[in-house]
Amino acid sequence: MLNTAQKTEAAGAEQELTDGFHLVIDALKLNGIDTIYGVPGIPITDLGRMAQASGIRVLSFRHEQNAGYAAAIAGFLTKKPGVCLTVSAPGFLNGLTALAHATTNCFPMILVSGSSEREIVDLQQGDYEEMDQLAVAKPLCKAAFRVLHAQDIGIGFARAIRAAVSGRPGGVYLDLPAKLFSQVMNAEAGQKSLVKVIDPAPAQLPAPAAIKRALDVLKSAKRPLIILGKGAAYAQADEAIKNFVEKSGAPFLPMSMAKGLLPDLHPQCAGAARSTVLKDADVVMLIGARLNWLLSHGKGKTWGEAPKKFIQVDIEPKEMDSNVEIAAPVVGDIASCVSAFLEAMSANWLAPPTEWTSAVQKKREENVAKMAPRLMNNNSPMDYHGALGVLRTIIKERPDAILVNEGANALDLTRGVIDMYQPRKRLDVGTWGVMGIGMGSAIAASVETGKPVLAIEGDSAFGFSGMEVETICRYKLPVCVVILNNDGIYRGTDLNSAGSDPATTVFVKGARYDKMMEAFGGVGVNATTPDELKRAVNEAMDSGKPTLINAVIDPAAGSESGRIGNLNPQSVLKKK
Ligand code: OXT
Ligand code: ADP
Ligand code: MG
Repeated sequence: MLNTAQKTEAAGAEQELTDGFHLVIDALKLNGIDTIYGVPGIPITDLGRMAQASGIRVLSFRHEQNAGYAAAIAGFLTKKPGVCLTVSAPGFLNGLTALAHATTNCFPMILVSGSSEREIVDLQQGDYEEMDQLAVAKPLCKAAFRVLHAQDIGIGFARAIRAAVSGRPGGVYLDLPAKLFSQVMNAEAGQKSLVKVIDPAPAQLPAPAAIKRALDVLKSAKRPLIILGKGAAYAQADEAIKNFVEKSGAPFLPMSMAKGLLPDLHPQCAGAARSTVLKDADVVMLIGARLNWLLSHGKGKTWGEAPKKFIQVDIEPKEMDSNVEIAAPVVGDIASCVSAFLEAMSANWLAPPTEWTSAVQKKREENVAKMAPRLMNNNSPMDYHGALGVLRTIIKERPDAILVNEGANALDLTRGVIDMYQPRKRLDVGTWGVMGIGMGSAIAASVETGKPVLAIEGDSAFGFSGMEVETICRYKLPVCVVILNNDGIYRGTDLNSAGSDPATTVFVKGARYDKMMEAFGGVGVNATTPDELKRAVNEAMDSGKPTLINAVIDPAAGSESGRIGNLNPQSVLKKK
C-alpha cells in the first residue's frame, strides 16, 4: 500500500511517483519512529512539514543542541533511536555535541542532517552552508552514512537504525544532501526499496561457561556488591534484575541514572553507604556500568586496600579489562545475562554473611540519620538541603514523575537527597557531566512517556538550554522547572580582585528566571522558602501547566564543583 506517494503526470504517461521527502518519512514510519526532534530550515523545512502532516510528531526546538539531547534521552527511555533533524553545517554542528553525548552514554540516537551538494562541497566551491559533514561526524559517533540516491533511502535508514540500537547502543549520523529530497522515482519501486528492520537489537546470549564462572566468583564472596549502571536501566529487564539482586542477597549500589531500578529504599540498597561498600567489598559485580571516572577507574583510595575481584556484565566485549582485570567477564545483553544467572543459581543460594550486610545497613542508617535534620529547615534564603527536602517528599508522593537534574551542587545534592522509586525516572548529565541536557531531556521525557516532569536545575545549568521554556509552553507540556538559583556557577559570592568586571563564576544577582516562563504564557513563581517551593511545585504538578520556579538559594551555599572539586587542577604558583 502506498501511503504518501503522490500522483503526478510524468513524461506524458501517468505513473505514480514518489520522492526523497516521502521515502524518508515512509522509512521512519515503517520502522515505528513516530517522533522527530529538530530545528527547521534549508533544506529540511518541508521534510518537517510533510512528516507532521503524515502523523509523525515533530517537535521544533529553538536550538539543535537541545533537540539533540531530547533525541538522545528519547533513545534511552524507549530503546528506539531518538531522531534529531537539523539543517546543514551550523545546525548540524549544533546537533553534534548531543550526538557525541549519545555515543558516550550508549544511548541510541540518529542525527539526520540535510547537507549541501556533494559536487560543490568536494571541490570546496563555497556552497550555501558548505561542510563535509560526514567526515566531521565520523569520529564522534558509532556509525555515519550518507545517502545519495532516493532508492537507497530505505537501506540508509535501516543501517542507521540497526547501528544505533544493536550491540552497545550509540549515536549514528545520517547525511542527506539537499538534492536527495526532490529526487523522484517510481512509487512502487520506492516502496519496495524500503526496509523494515527485523530484530534491530538481537539478543546476545552469554556463554554458559561465563555465567558459571561469574556465579562461582560471586558465591565465593564474603562481602559482595552489585553495581547497577544506566546500561541496566536501559535494558528494561527490571523484573529479572530485581529478582536477581534479591536472590543474591548482596547490597547494590545504583549509579546515578540507575537509581530507582530497584527503589532507593530497598533494604539491600547501599546508595547511602557508597564509600563503605566500594572500599570494603571483596567481589564487585558490575551490571551495565563502566569502571570509568565515576567509579574512580576501579582503583585507588576509593576502592581501599582489600583485594577485589570484579565480575562485569556488558554487551561490549572491549569494555572488559579496560581499567582493571575482570575476573569474570560476562558478555551479552543484560536481559539474557540476568535470566541466565537466575536460571543457574541454586534454589538454596546462600545470602552473604550478615556481618557484611549489617555493616552496610549500619553505615546507611548513619548517613540517612545525619542528613535527615538538614532537610527539615525552612530557612530563607534557602540552602540546598532545605529546598531539596521538600522536593524529595514530592517525588515520594509522585513516584512516577520523571526527575531531570543538572548543575554541580544542584546535581550532586539532588542525587543524594532525592530517593527514586521506579526505573528510568532519573535523567541527568550522564558520563560527561554535561551542562545543557535539562530542557531537551524534560521535553523528551514528557513527550515519550506522557508523565509529569520535574526538572531540578542549577542556574548555570539551566542557562545552557533555557530558551526552550518557550518550546515547553508552545507544546503545553507538563514540565515544572525548579531553578536552584544561587547567583552563579557553584556559588554567587566570588569577587574579581583585579577590576570592575564581575568574577568569572557569578551571574546577575537576584535574577528572576520565573519571568522567562511568564513571557511565554507559562506560570512563573519566585519561591524564597521551602514552604513556598513545596506549594508551587505541588500546584504545578497538579495542574500540569508549564511552570518555572525561581528557588532563591543562599549564594554562599554551594561548594566548588559540587562533589567533584578534587578534579580541579591546582596551580603550584601563588594565587594572585
Ligand atoms: O558514603 P559516603 O559517606 O561517602 O556518602 C555518600 C553517600 O553514601 C551519601 N548518600 C546519602 N546519605 C544519606 N541519605 C541518602 N539518601 C544518601 N545517598 C547517598 O552521600 C555521599 C555522596 O553520595 P554520592 O553522591 O552517591 O557519591 P559521590 O561520592 O558524590 O559519588 C561520586 C560520583 C563521581 C559518582 C558523583 O559525584 C557523581 O556522579 N558526580 C557527577 C558529577 C558531575 O557530573 N557534575 C557535573 C559537572 S561539574 C562542572 O563540570 C560544571 N560546569 C562546567 C561545564 C560542564 N559541565 N558542561 C559544559 C557543557 N560546560 C561547562 C558548569 C558550568 S557544573 C557547571 C554549572 C554549575 O553551576 P549551577 O548553577 O548549574 O549549579 P550549582 O553548583 O548548584 O551552582
Ligand atoms: P553508568 O554511568 O551508569 O555507570 P555507563 O554508561 O558507564 O553507566 O555504562 C553503561 C554500560 O552498559 C555500557 O558499557 C554499555 O555497553 C552497557 N550496556 C548498555 N545497554 C546494554 C544492554 N542492553 N546489555 C548489556 N550491556 C549494555
Ligand atoms: Mg548555581
